[in-house]
Amino acid sequence: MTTRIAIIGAGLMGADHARIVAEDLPGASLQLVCDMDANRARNVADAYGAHDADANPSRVADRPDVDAVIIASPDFTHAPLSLSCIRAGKRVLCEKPLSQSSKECVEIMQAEEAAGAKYIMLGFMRRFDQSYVEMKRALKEGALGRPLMMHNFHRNVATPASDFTGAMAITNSAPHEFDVVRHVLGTEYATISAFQPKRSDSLVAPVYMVLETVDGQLVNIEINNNAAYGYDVRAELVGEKATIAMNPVNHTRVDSQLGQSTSYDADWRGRYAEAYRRQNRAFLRFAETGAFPDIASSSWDGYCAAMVAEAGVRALNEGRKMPVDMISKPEFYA
Ligand code: ISE
Repeated sequence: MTTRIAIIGAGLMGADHARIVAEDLPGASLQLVCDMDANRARNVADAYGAHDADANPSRVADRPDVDAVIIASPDFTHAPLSLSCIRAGKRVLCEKPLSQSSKECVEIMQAEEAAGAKYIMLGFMRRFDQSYVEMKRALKEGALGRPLMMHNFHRNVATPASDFTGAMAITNSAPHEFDVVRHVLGTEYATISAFQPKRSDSLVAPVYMVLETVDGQLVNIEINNNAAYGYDVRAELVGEKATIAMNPVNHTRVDSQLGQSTSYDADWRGRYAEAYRRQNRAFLRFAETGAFPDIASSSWDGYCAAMVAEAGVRALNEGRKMPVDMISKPEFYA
């Protein structure tokens, strides 16, 4: 049986999901592409052979010809659309963040619990990236000894909008690190501090965060959304016995004029192509069976990322270390 998937949002990520569903997801078909901009929906639908296109996102969850939904519309629509899918009993792959408000994340958790099943898988695709998979495995197998620190660098060429702020670096870009680091370490955060150096121009400066975990580890995260030179993510996990670091992902290098060079992608889609594929395959299995994939992020993980981001924004605005005060993990997500 084929799972008919609808995609809400036909921007950069929506189009990428449409491509994966149409070309790389055996067992799924691209049923619908929906975007408030009818032309954009139609263009992506045509590019990947979707059965239909629509301009009204609020109609998608209840369509009888849709079995599962991928939400890739603007951040503020994620929570209401997720809730409508839970009500309609449809499984969702929701792009991060689940919501920028931890309160809304709680509402989603409550809706899942009331429905008696998990419906939302969150698009924190880095959990499926081979580098982080190997870090988690090395830690589990004892190769590193006790983990002490994790260093993280996350650089984009330029901000997506000219009014992008340091706070947005924390709520929009950093959640990837917030999530994948707590996933790799298997712990939660206790505190967060956030700083910004001064740039010589009016562009938003990098945000540098230091987090303490409840198990006494230190995590630093640099988010530089105006790095200029390329899309670049690095990470190193330092243990008492050994360290494990992510290698740059390059398929080729150029040797020329007494030198050697490799190149950077302009954005994340190439770097994480395999992670997106694995993630979407896991989502398809989830939609088919209802069994939530162990490795994936749930609504609880979305809540945790939102809580850390909220504390991070306060730490940046107030210039001091903030506690990360989370509710206890509901039994339902244990
Ligand atoms: C962006 O917001 C994303 O969501 C991408 O997944 C990430 O890789 C990128 O660096 C972020 O800025």
